[in-house]
Amino acid sequence: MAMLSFERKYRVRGGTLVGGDLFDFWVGPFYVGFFGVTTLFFAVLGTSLILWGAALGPTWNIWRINIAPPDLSYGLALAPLQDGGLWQLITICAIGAFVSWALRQVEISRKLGMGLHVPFAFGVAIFAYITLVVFRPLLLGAWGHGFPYGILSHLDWVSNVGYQYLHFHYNPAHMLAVSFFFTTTFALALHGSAILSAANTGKDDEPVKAAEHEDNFFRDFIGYSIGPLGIHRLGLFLALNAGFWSAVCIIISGPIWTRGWPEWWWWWLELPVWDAAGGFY
Ligand code: 07D
Ligand code: 07D
Repeated sequence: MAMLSFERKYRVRGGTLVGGDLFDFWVGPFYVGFFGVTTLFFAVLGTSLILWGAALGPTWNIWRINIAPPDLSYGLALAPLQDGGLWQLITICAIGAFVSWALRQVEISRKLGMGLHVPFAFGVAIFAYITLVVFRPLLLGAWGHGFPYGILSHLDWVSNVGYQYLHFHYNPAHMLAVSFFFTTTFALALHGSAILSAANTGKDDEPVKAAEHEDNFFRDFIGYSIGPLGIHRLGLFLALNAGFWSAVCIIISGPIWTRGWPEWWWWWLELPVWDAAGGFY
């Protein structure tokens, strides 16, 4: 079915979570919905607050603009606008916009009679963000533990927090997250190249190959093909785990483990297999 006639078929009432028919319409190709309106509200307000923060100075250099969270001494209290309060409001707007965006994905999926895989996947990214700016600061007792909003300043935060734990690469959940990120790109590279090699055979008159060829390639190559549906399941599994273990690696840094991450591995050195003398110390 051509895209335009399909659009007509699915552009029907219903599937909304709130607001009934009120915002159940499209603007050009975009579905609006109640959550489209709330996304726009939070995104415009949040961006305006970032611009306001930038206007307070000291720079308009895009790389150096920085809106910092409140000082640790404010704890979990509200801070004056110029002293971290803007960061707090921007965080509320960011969460409002991201969650609205996910709920708009839910409404669109419901209209189309599809599963909720897309909003679920985006939900994991939102979970990682909220872990950084809400859950971990709450557990540590101060909003000042959130990361600052600025292109370079947020990199400084990552580096500083990493070195607070001496060597962040020794964080076991960070290891898992990094390995999942690497495996995700590995899987997408294999999948993307397999599909393109079947579609673009390199010869003009050659018909486009399809799933059986892709499956056969991998059976010949490594004795097994995960199949056309399976590769997407695997891809989603790998990507979601990358985000999930990222959230885990940062929430345990501070609230659960306060020392350098290399020290966490001492249990390994103390295994009785090689530590017969008993004890690392
Ligand atoms: C390609 C989808 C498109 C999204 C893009 C991002 C903005 C921000 C804000 C001017 C893959 C659009 C950016 C709207 C403008 C202002 C105030 C997704 C794609 C193109 N980071 N980070 C970047 C964010 C964190 C880290 C780039 C956001 C954590 C490192 C961009 C968040 C930690 C590096 C950016 C966030 C961290 C970056 C490219 C939120 C751990 C880089 C992003 C909301 C997760 C890289 C200069 C990209 C870079 C980079 C945005 C959080 C680490 C500016 C919105 C605190 C180590 N981050 N980041 O392509 O070049 O994502 O930085 O959580 O090296 Mg970051
Ligand atoms: C949080 C982004 C959420 C985004 C959302 C959407 C918009 C709209 C609009 C484009 C989670 C935003 C959308 C704004 C845009 C338009 C129109 C994603 C988020 C909701 N590390 N490390 C990670 C590696 C080191 C440290 C994660 C590698 C050092 C700290 C990942 C290396 C030290 C933290 C990762 C490396 C260190 C991390 C990030 C290598 C520093 C975290 C991915 C090769 C000295 C962070 C939850 C992520 C984390 C994190 C990878 C090195 C410190 C696994 C590959 C040794 C402090 N690192 N790292 O989380 O877990 O994405 O955050 O050296 O906090 Mg690390």
